[in-house]
Amino acid sequence: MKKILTYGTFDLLHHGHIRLLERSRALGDHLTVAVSTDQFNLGKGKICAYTYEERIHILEAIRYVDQVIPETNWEQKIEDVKNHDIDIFVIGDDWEGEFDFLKKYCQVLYLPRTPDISTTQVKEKLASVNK
Ligand code: C2G
Repeated sequence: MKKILTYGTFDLLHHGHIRLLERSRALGDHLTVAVSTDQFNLGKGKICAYTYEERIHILEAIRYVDQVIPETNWEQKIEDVKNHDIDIFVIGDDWEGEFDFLKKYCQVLYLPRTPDISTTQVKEKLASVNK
C-alpha cells in the first residue's frame, strides 16, 4: 500500500484545497492529512475562521482523505513519515524546496497551486459582500 502524507491548515475549505487532496490521493492508496492545530496556526500568523475540531471534521468527510492527524509543530514531519510508513510527502509548490530534507525518508513532491483562490481571498470576498 502506497501511503501519502500532506500538511495544511485547510481553513474555509475551497477547491484549491480539494484539488490538492485529490491529486495527492491519486498518487497512492492512502492519504494522511496533518492538520495544523489552532495553537500551531498562531505561530504561522493564521487565525482560522473554523476551529481545529471543525476543520478536521470537514477533512474527515472528504473522500480523498483516509486519515487525519494533528500538526502541532514544525519538527514532527520526519517522525510522521517514519511512524506512518509514508512513501510520498506532497504539498503545494508555494512550499517548493522547504521540505527537501524529507527526501532521505520518502519521495517529496510539490504540486502546482490552484491559481486565483486562497482562504485569504475568500475572507476578503466575504468582507466586501457584507459591507
Ligand atoms: N493549496 C493549493 N492551491 C491553493 C491554495 C492552497 O494547492 N490555491 C494547497 C497548499 O499549497 C497546501 C494545501 O493546499 O498544500 C493547504 O493549504 P493551507 O491550508 O494554506 O496550508 P499551509 O498554511 O500552507 O500549511 O507544515 C506545512 C504547513 O502546515 C502548510
